Amino acid sequence: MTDLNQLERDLLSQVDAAGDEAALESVRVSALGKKGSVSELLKTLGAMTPEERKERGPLINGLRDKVQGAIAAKKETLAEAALSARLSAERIDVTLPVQEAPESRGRIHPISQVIEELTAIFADMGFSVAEGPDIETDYLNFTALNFPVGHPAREMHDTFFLAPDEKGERKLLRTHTSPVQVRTMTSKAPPIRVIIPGRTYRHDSDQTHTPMFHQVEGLVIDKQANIAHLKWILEEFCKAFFEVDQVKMRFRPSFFPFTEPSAEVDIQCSRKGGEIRFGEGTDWLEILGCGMVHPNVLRNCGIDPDEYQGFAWGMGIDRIAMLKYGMPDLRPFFEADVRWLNHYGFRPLDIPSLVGGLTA
Ligand code: 2NL
Repeated sequence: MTDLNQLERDLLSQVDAAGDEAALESVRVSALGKKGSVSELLKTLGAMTPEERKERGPLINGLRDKVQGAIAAKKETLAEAALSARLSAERIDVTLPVQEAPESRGRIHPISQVIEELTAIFADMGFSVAEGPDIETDYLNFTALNFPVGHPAREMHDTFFLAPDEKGERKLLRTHTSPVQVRTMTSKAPPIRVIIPGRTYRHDSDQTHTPMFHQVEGLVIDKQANIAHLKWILEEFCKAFFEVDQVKMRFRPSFFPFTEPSAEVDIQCSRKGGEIRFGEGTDWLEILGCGMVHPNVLRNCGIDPDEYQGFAWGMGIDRIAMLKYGMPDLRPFFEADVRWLNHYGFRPLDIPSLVGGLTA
């Protein structure tokens, strides 16, 4: 007959000696598993006489309970030891800078952000956005827009011309976004309300000019569209874009081949302390050109100037981006320097909206 006391001493010392949870588990299996030493003893109870069982039953069950209790206690001790070992091995340096997630580390270029802002503002006033190709015909870039033959803007100096094609036609890089307005007027029936942001090209490069730059133009064609509407739209635009409650504007007579009358628009600002602020001050800053669409342009686009009239405006996106976000130099816009982008760029989810605020 098995010596229960001996078995108990053996098992308890094995439990005590187990150094980790795996060793403890193998002790448990060897004692209490299906074929374990204690389980085998329990199985012998069935074949005993009632008297034997009365005597051995409590002893064997007592052994099982003791071994079970010892294993449970040891398990807890081992778990505590494992936890405190992990806690002393793992360290977090809470003084390290927070790492941004990869998807939030990218930056939106200020030009893209400003185009989104313009779109949000004009979409709110019922405008849609139109786009067109960078390579244009001489007709759409100049002739349709009432540029007389021999006009200085057509000269090689300003315009990038492509080599003549097989038909002898000399295409060019558009010098303004206006050809898209011509395309819009010839393909859609009035009333028209569009803005056209996009790349434009001129043979010009110095501190304030790059050969590629960005322009946004707006166009409204309707039976009654007039200068009062134009002034209201531009004023609402300036207030929304520069995020001020009021802005003073000055319309100076000017000349463009495609508008009559034409004006250049200044907004009042203060330049105290080297910082430009709108809605206050005594200085003036030119921000755009505008006018009533010339009847010749309407006619060239198949619109009867006796039935419809309209107004248009154009401004440099790079320039208004620099003004709004205090960027002193134009050239880094196109240098793809990630340090500059990290400083002046926008977070991908800072999407401009009039509801959420243009600039978060
Ligand atoms: C400026 C001035 C301007 C327009 C652009 C336009 C387009 C068509 C017809 C009439 Cl199709 N006008 N655009 C009108 C006035 C001024 O731009 O200083 N831009 C940077």
